[in-house]
Amino acid sequence: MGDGGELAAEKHVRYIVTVEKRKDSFESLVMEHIRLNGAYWGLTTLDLLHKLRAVEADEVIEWIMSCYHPESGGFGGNVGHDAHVLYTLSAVQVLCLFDRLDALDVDKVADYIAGLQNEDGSFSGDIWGEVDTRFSYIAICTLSLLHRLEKINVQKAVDYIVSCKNLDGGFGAMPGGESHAGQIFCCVGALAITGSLHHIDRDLLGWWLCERQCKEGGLNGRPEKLADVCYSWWVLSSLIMIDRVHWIDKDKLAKFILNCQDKENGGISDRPDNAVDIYHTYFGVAGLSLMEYPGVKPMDPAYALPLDVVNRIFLRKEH
Ligand code: GRG
Ligand code: ZN
Repeated sequence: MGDGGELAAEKHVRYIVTVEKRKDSFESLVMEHIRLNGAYWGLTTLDLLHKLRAVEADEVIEWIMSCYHPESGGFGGNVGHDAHVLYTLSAVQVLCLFDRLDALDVDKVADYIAGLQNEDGSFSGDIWGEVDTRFSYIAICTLSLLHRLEKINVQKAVDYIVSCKNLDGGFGAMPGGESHAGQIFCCVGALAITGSLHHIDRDLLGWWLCERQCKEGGLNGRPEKLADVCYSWWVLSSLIMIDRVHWIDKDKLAKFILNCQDKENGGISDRPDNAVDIYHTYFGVAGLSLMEYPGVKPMDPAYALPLDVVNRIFLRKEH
């Protein structure tokens, strides 16, 4: 494995700004249906690197709002695509980055999310009904950012998440589902936002999470799997929320991430020598942010937004 050196921040900014313009590229084609998530990954990375101004805010907001469905109150992944909570959170997060929540009919969007809560406290992702703890996190995170948590039954939402806790201390996608770092982030994040972290055995879960660090320094998502840059976010953010991040070897993890950079053309891949993509570029930079890497803004581990953005939302009086 080579030496990744320092973070090639300028190269990554250029990669993110130009990936949007390469509409005919293979990556753009396969990303087509998740454009709104891609916008969140790219724009958050730019903001973490102090370069949000590299894009035209009004153009971004106009495109985001063209993915909005006024009848339902949700957002689709692209213009003309069906509404889903996955894209609705991304839309709200991007509007937060630009301090433009005023572009929304906040109650309409909040009612869309609240309408997807089921009798047992769980959430469906859209009108088709798939249930997953990812959607519990998304609902709670979105409603909290909109100051509208009171529109759901928070106690039932928390009880449902707790019912997805396993004997190893982790969480799955549904009751009895295998523990996976991505689902753990969702459940811990939702419990953190609702002030319910007392439901977690911090030492037990912290142990499971820190065991995700592999020999080469990177983190995997569950036992016996390969290390992957995106778990730098899912695992580290969870460890920070339960106050056990010092159980990870940060230097080795930072080196693993830096080793996954394309230092020539920008971007970060899932593991060394693989092709870069915008998703792993975001998670690599976000992981470095959680490790207080110089020149990268600090990030909030629960809301997955830069800390200054989250502070602006919650320290402001009028809403
Ligand atoms: C705002 C950051 C943020 C997230 C929104 C969508 C969502 C909420 C969370 C997704 C959580 C999740 C389940 C992440 C895992 C994604 C992933 C890399 C899945 C791959 O799983 P496998 O089993 O691959 O295919 P492994 O790595 O286990 O081999
Ligand atoms: Zn990955």
